[in-house]
Amino acid sequence: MPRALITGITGQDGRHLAQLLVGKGYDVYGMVRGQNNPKIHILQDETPELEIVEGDLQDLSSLIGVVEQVQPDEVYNLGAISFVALSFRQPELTADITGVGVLRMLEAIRVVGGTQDNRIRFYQASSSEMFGKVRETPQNEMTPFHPRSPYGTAKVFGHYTTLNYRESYGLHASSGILFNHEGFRRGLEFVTRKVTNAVARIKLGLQDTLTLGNLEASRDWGYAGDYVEAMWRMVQQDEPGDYVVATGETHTIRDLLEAAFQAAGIDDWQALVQTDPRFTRPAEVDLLIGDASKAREVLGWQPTVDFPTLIKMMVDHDLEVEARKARQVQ
Ligand code: GDR
Repeated sequence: MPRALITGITGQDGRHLAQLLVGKGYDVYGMVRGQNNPKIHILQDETPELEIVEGDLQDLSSLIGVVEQVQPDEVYNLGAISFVALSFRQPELTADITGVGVLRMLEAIRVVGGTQDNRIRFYQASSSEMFGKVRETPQNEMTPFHPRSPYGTAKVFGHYTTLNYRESYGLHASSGILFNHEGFRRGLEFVTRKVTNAVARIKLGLQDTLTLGNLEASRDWGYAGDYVEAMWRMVQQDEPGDYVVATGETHTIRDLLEAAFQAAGIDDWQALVQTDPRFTRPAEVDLLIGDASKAREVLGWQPTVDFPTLIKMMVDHDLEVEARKARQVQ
């Protein structure tokens, strides 16, 4: 059985990827920092086959230990400080985990797997945030980067470090430049889930209004379940590479609001939404739209869930979860 090691296992993508790989017959190991992580029980309920191992992207020795212990065929580095707004408040921590953490994982693979004929394949979760103040639209693998946040600059470091290990040591190291991808496992701090959860609570009479930041920003939103399939396909190629993964469609936060309220059957929503500068960022990425032609042609990948379906799926899920929670309180 092939063996895979996933960092960032407690995040949305880690959870989707673990299920995908278990379904494909892999032995899957998920790395967490400290055994007391409160999300471990969710992982064990969701994917009982998953093995938990302890390691820390801030500590090279622990990563060498994990790679030695697991002896993986494939390493998926999804671990990061991934909330862009937080990266402005903790830029140094973000640079260390999201940026230098990639270098540490690659070093661990180089040390354990050896420089000659290293068989460990590596996937780096790069991000459309690297495009930032976009130089061209849509963005593809050749579009220059102009990151607009400490998170974005850290991801650029991780991306180029991946390329360097590929070119310097011949590692099979690929980088997926993933545009926003969402779903019912998305954290409540991210805008799609914040909106779908609030809309569900408003519909159920549990909340009156919703407060957001910049409503004009535009994102290319796909479904996380589709995007982890693209990660796996990259790693299966004979040659490593960089791939943009996106839907090629962009929507504003206003479009997101419209879709979410519509999914809950609320037509007149303008007065239910407020804005507060607390939720705006020191610098913003205004317009992201990806060109995933290479992923389509080389990987045979394409998204299967469109924007209205994605938002409806999330609203329906949140209606169910919030109604259940409300019943338990009564
Ligand atoms: P993003 O995701 O920064 O694109 O990064 P997020 O959902 O946080 O923001 C998207 C856009 O929505 C605007 N916005 C708000 N965002 C949040 N979170 N809360 C609000 O109240 C709000 N109001 C408006 C933001 O300003 C922004 O323009 C995500 C992360 O998953 C990254 O880790 C990943 O790399 C990229 O997607 C691709």
